[in-house]
This record gives sequence, structure tokens and C-alpha cells, in this order.
Amino acid sequence: MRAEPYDFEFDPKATALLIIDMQRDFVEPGGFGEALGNDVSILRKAIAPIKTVLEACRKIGMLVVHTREGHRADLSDCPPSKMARGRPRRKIGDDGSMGRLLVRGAQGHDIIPELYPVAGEVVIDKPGKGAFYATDLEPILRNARIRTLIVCGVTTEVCVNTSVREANDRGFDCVVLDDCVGSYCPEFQRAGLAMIKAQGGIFGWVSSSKDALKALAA
Ligand code: TIU
Repeated sequence: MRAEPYDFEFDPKATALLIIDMQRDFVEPGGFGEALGNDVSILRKAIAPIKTVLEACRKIGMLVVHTREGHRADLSDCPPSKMARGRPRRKIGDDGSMGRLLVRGAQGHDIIPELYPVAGEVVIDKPGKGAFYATDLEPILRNARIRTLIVCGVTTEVCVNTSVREANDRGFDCVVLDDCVGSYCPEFQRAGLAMIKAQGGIFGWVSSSKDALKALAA
């Protein structure tokens, strides 16, 4: 796949598509992202390109993994520090227009209808920003003999960056598709991608949906 800082080599059979936190809570009004003071509409640009890549991966039978950030209903897995962070108008566990913010089982916690998982796809519920922290993602990938990850989702500088760094330390090669990730802050979108591919690809590669689709079709 054409990528920066250099071409990304992958074997589709040893590759998974990892879609980070494309939940209503982050990309629709009335959810957790908005409660933190963000304009969530900016993230919606990533939905259409992710959908094209998701469909291409489904077509060739690639393993697809979706993650959702969120907590147990009793919030026992939510650090008090996380709950307090940002002094939000409404905090994790409070009621929003899509149910309790960032709580598993609430409407807002679930994946957006446009990218909803189908049977056979893996859904990882994660309490933190990283997809590997306190989840079974690593054994699931190892058992499927996965070595490389194509990464999409939100937000570029928070959950995507954290997850890619965690994956890199565990020996997975990651390519992040620049139009398939989104940030509430354009400056962080740019910097969040730049730091992945800097220093010769210090913890990953950056490509685009167009180049991914070309490579997946080959
Ligand atoms: N999924 C994810 O990135 N969680 C966040 O809280 N991101 C923010 O940018 N706030």
C-alpha cells in the first residue's frame, strides 16, 4: 500500500481492520463528545471513507474489529480521575439525549448505524483510550495470526494515537488512513498523523482510503 514514510507491506490474511470508537457518543449531538465542549460535526467527515474501506475488507473476508469506549453501568471500572477530567457540563454516567454518557448498553455508547458491525466481526469494549488496555484485543489478534492493522476511527490524537502506540509496542505494524480518522481539532488531526510517521515511521505508517482501496483490490 502506498504510504508514508514508505510503502506499507501487508498480507491481507495476517491483517485486521481496526475501527476505533465510531460511537454515537463521539460523532452525534447529545453525547459524550459534545458534553466535553466539542463540535462533533467535524468528525462525521470520516464516516464515508471508513465505510468504503470497511466494505472492501468485508468483501475479501478480512478480520474486522470495532472498539467502543465506555464503562459498566455501576461505573466501577471508571477511574474517578477520568470522570472529573475536563469538568464537563455532563460527566460519564450522567443522562444525555442518547442515554447515559459512555455507559455500555446506552444508545449513545453503541456504534453508529452507518458502520454497524455484522455477524462475525469483533467488538471490543474498552474502558480506556487505548484499545489494548484492560481488553482481550491482543489474544484475539494473536489467535487469528494477525501481524498488521489498518486503523480508522476517532479521535486521531486520543484513542487512535494511544491504540496505535500500544499496538506498535506489541509488535503489530499499523497503517492509519488519514481521511478515515478524525479529530475535533484540525491542528491535532495534522499533528496526530505527522507524529506517527515521523522519524522513519516511529510507530506506524500513514496512508489514505484511496490507496488502501487500491491495495485491497489488488
Ligand atoms: N475515542 C476517543 O478518542 N475518546 C475521547 O475521549 N476522545 C477525545 O478526543 N475526547
